[in-house]
Amino acid sequence: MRIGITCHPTYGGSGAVATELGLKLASRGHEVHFISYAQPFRLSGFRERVFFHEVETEGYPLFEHAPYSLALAVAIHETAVKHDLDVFHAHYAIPHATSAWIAREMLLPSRDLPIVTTLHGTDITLVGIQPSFHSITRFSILGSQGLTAVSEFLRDETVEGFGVPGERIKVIPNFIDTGRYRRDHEPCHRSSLAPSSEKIVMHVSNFRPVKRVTDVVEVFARLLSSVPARLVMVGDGPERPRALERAKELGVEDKALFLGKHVSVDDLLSCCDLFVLPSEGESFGLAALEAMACGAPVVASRSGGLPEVVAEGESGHLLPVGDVEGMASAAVAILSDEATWRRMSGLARETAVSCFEADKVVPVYEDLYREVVASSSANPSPASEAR
Ligand code: GMT
Repeated sequence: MRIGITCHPTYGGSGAVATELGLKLASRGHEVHFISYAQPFRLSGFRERVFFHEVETEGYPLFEHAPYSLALAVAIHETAVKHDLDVFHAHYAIPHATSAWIAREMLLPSRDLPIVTTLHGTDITLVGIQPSFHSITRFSILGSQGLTAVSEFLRDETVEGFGVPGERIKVIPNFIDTGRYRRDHEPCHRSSLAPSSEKIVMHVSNFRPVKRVTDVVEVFARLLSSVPARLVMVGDGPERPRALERAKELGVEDKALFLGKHVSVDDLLSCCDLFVLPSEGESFGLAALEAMACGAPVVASRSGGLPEVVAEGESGHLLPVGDVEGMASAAVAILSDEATWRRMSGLARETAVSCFEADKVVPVYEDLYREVVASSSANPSPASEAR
């Protein structure tokens, strides 16, 4: 198939999933066209059958903000015509599902371009739900021929918040290449991150308020009194200064490394002993899955879709949002007993392999593409009939 994909190119789970999916699809023989205003952060180097189309937005003194959504619609339309796309996959509803809907309307009735939209999380739970976006988000996702959500939790939120019929949404979880994300990764940076006597506690995110990164520091400061450890914070975003400040206030800044943004985190996670994700809400928690594939138990908040990823008492522990004391005790329980750590590390890896391996999940997307392509050629769209 010839597949178009759009996603936010900046650091974030939806862009990571969209890119990894596109690369896997290309390696399975499909032709993949990424369309965005910048190259997605995980898309680098030459790959056979993978193309990137940069969206050009012309500025004009009248515009305070150039209308990107329209320029994206034009780029999707152009790419669909030029490369004869069979299907288009919009990752993160806003504004991608809307731009894809416009592009499809521009193509009809001479040709159809079925759209699959994947809901990732904040497009529904934080942004799409706002009054200024709610109706267009609902309209655009209902206008997609295929609709997926990354967890049962997110499907329920979409049904409840947007009145989308549950049977229209297929749950397809985030996935992981367990060949790349593994514990015995080479090179391993353990010795440059911490002395061998210290456990490595890690957090990876875009440091947005929803991640509660200061809670990571709170948890770390508390566990430090029982376990010699080093905190490795990977990523950057608006909450980084506050997290740094808190580390200073708690007197743990010498034990905390803030590494900033990293394109690939597999080599860092491969030496992580414990992953901490205390988010306010998390539709799935891709970073937790990446850590689990690397054999790192997870201490996280019992929020959103995280219980669908981390099994309580098996691959980690889930505590109420903000319960930094509970999270610290859970972390100490895991890190201070070698047998417990080994058991949980093994179960974390096993869950990643048995439930979320890319080779099991990517074919589910392929089936959905085939389904929407088949039904779009079988049933001409009502819009095209109306013309
Ligand atoms: O806010 C973020 O964490 C980034 C966001 C995104 O869309 O880039 O991540 C969301 O999508 C990921 C991939 O599907 C999920 O694993 C994350 O849980 C989800 N984030 C939230 O729901 C906060």
